[in-house]
Amino acid sequence: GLSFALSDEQKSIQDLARKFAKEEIIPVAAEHDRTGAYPTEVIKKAWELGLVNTHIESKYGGNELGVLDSALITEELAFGCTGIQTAIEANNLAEAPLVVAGSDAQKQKYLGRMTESPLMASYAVTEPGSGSDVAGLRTTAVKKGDDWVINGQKMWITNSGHANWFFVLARTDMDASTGKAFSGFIVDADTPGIQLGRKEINMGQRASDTRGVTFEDVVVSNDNLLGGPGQGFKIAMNAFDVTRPLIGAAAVGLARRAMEEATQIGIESARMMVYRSAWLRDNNIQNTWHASIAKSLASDVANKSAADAVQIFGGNGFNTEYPVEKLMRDAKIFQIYEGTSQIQRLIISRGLANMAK
Ligand code: CO8
Ligand code: FAD
Repeated sequence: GLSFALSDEQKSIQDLARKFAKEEIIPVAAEHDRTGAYPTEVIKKAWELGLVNTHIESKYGGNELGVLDSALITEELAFGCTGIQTAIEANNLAEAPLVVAGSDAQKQKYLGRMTESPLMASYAVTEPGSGSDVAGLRTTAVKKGDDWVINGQKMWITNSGHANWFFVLARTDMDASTGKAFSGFIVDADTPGIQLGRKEINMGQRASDTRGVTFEDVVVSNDNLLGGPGQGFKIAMNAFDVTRPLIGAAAVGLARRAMEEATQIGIESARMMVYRSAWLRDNNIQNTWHASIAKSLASDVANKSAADAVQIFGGNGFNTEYPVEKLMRDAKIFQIYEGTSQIQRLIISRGLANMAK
């Protein structure tokens, strides 16, 4: 039956990540926040310890951890700095479409290389004119012989300045319904026609790298099409079922940090929703509804906790000499990326309507 006890293995993963956050992330977090420098060295060390790319199957060199195991790591890394943790986590997001829909050859080639050296990857779905409404995206991929030609513009792509490859969602059928109109591609970052924008200067999580990416006549082999033509939207959404619990876990980590810096505030309920949504996924039970609850609840808790921590510190809370103002700036993005809080509530309300049927 359901058990809330962590196994010895889970406890040791958690301890490892906790120690890593304390010794390697916290000492450099303020400096990365100040300069916006990408935390390459920290990521390399985390990679060496197996704290990056956690869900890659062992046959491709990975640790094959479940969503719940990954959530334990994420919470600890986020406790250290959610900017650095987001850079690490974006790899899991980029890899998720391959984990759920990649062929053996695709996984061998693209997931295998992530376990051989500390590379980064990006999930490129959002565009300047379409964020919440994924189905409104305008990037196209057109079949030409054995290849596809991609044209379009992506925006807010985490890790893109350092990515070795991208997961790209593009429209491949102008007439089909949403569930069949898009396809997902793995695109090598050095393919001609890819142009990176400047690193965006964001309010928080400043160690993370976010940019626009333009694709102009980018030729991709049919070998790099994920699933079949038209399956991309569902693959992209299915990836969120894995990663939204992890965003929730990151928000819990930030809330816990705020609590430890300032006061005792309730974060247990958010963590329970994270664990439940992760556990459902690990047990092959549909978790879309729970993942949205975990993500939105934990994001709200993180924002309230961080704001309360600033308040409790008074004037010092507003000053960069203390860590809580950074927590407040870092927390805001949890209510925006991987589906805004409004979009999570939309998914939750659709779930409720379905249950009432
Ligand atoms: N799994 C599988 N299939 C799904 C899922 C799912 N979870 N959800 C929907 N589908 C299917 C539906 O069943 C439907 O299938 P069919 O056509 O056969 O009936 C089809 O997909 C279309 O679904 P909808 O009708 O629900 O489509 P809508 O157009 O109404 O859109 C949403 C649904 C929920 C509004 C969707 O567009 C959405 O989730 N929007 C939010 C976008 C988002 O979250 N973007 C995040 C981008 S990535 C990001 O921000 C990264 C952050 C930083 C990374 C670093 C840390 C990890
Ligand atoms: P909009 O969709 O224009 O939303 C604006 C406002 O309208 C929001 O408050 C929203 O909740 C509300 N709204 C929109 N639609 C509805 C609705 N139907 N009902 C109620 N309210 C609604 N994307 C990627 O693909 N890959 C990444 O790696 C990535 N990383 C990111 C990193 C950062 C730092 C940021 C800022 C964004 C990142 N994103 C990434 C994009 C992110 O997922 C989008 O910003 C987010 O989904 C919101 O889309 P938008 O910015 O276009 O806002």
